Amino acid sequence: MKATVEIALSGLVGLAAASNASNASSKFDWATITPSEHLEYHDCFDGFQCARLTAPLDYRNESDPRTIAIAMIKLPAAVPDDDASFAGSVFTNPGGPGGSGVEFLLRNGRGLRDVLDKPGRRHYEMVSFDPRGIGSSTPIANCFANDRLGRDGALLEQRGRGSLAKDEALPYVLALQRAIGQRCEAADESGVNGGQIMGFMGTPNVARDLVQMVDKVAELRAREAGERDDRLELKRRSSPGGIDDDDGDVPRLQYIGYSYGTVLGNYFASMFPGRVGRLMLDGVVNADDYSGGPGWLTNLVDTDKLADRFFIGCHLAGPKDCALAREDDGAVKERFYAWLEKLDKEPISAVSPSGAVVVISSQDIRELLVQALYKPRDSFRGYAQAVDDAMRGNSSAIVERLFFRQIPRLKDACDVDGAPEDFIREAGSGVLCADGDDISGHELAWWKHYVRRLAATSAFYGAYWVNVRLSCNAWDFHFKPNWVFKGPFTTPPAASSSEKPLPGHPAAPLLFVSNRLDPVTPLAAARAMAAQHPGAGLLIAEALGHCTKGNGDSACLHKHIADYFDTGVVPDGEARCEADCGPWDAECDAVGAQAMLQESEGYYGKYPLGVF
Ligand SMILES: *[C@@H]1O[C@H](CO)[C@@H](O)[C@H](O)[C@H]1NC(C)=O
Ligand SMILES: *[C@@H]1O[C@H](CO)[C@@H](O)[C@H](O)[C@H]1NC(C)=O
Ligand SMILES: *[C@@H]1O[C@H](CO)[C@@H](O)[C@H](O)[C@H]1NC(C)=O
Ligand SMILES: CC(=O)N[C@H]1CO[C@H](CO)[C@@H](O)[C@@H]1O
Repeated sequence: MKATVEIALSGLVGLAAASNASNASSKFDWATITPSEHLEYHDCFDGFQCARLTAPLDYRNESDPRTIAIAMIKLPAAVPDDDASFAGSVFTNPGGPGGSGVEFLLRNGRGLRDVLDKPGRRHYEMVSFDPRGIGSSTPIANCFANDRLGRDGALLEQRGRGSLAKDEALPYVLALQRAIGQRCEAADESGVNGGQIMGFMGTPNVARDLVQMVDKVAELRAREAGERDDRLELKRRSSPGGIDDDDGDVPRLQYIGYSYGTVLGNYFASMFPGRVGRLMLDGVVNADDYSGGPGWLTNLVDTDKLADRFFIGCHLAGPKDCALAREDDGAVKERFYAWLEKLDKEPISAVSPSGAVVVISSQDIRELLVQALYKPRDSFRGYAQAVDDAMRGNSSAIVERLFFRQIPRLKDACDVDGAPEDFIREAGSGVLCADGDDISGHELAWWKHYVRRLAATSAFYGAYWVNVRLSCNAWDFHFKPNWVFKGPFTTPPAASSSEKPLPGHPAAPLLFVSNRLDPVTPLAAARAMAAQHPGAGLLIAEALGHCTKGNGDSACLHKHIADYFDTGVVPDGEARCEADCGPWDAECDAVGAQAMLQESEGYYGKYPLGVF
């Protein structure tokens, strides 16, 4: 699948969805499925199955009768459920917060299943879902229902204020966020989105939804097994997740989370340790920093280092592979920064092919570089070419890139066909503002201090990262989260007696996975989180980029992952795998990675500001 890039970062855009994934989903009308309390799959897309599962809006309030419908999607296993090698469901979350698991599975399900399966021995079905309030789940968190133009206008207005590193931009942008917050409150109360949701989107709710889904998957399987009258066959199997066997164990989750999905996995494990079957977290967020204090302070510790690797790598790759390199001059970085300084004094004026007027600032060039740092193998060459062109006076490639994410396509804002929006940034706010400490109503001085702290972590990108938390400035009023969890982010040791996991304990230790250098989820966070879970292993890919998937692929990495899901064994401490391909390798076939890469191409376009 070839997709155009159209992502807006709104938190940790890990591996969230892409543009023509939207036409993928528009090919299926979720309204044709009636939400049900018991899991009922229907054929959808091509070779997938979809369901809408009802769940309580507020698990914490039994007298609240309201429900939500979670959009679920499944890629069936390569073998039937009653095959001896069937190994249960593996759930995934692509990140965000705010990313759509449905879109993710459509793009990546097959590639992921290929990594996990051990032909003839273990075959998994892949499952994902749009978290409550997001994507095709209902109600939806949308402050600008039927008014995309309203949101785009606000985005443009904010963009026009420039970098938050400039003190004068902050008061205006904070006020803009407050106005958006008022609009969110009105939208949530009006019923235009199918009911209230924004106060019920915090990650504890989503973790509890996962328990619900795992139980319903097990219930469905038991029902189908009963129909097959095949209990003996079922008992023979030893799936660590899913099956409520006669061994009396509860259904357990097998899970892969990317980026924000590692937050969800960490919440799940810490809140429901007895429900952990296998848990792999790739591109790890520090959940303590995410959930407490000012928040989001630890993401960028390697970002500047990674940017330097771009410049050094460019020089070493040479002009043939990196347009910014010069045979006689290794000062790629110096020339780049000198040009940014020039842009600060004299931004570039341009007109897009569709006639939109565009001003290109140094901030745009920085944002585009960080975007490239998410996926070096896909992006470094093209980014270097686009910047070199712009330095030489042709900014058309930069303009094109800005329309992937930084500048909304107003042409699309009329919403003529009523197609669902691909990514709604306030959905991400609904999650991350509920999970973090309440920072609403802070004074300007607090925000200035926050900007300075982030800028001290990453001179390159810190001021921009402030945007992730900025929406929480206006997340007060009635959106007090219904359920908050502040840790500790830990689990009892994995334990079993005679092959059977002990109640209340994970069935296996957690597996953390990280690249050596990641622009938004640094290795230090993976180490810190792994240290809090007894027996956890850490797998490091010697690679650059956000999440190992699509960046650090190798037979070594994939074997560790497949073995973990098979046996539950993690590396003792840390293990390392060399990546098959580096960011500048022109022709390189990473094992099994090519298909996955192509499928996830474009995944980073759409998210206005986040981790993913
Ligand atoms: C989106 O639609 C176009 C044309 O209708 C098609 O060529 C393309 O393959 C579709 N993309 C996806 C991801 O389904
Ligand atoms: C629980 O739900 C009921 C019914 O919707 C509502 O009246 C009550 O205020 C809720 N309680 C809390 C603590 O939110
Ligand atoms: C500018 O660059 C684009 C590629 O991004 C190219 O197609 C176009 O021809 C260039 N324009 C000029 C005037 O060189
Ligand atoms: C690259 C690509 O396939 N783009 C398509 C995305 O979807 C729109 C609407 O269906 C098409 O017009 C584009 O051609």
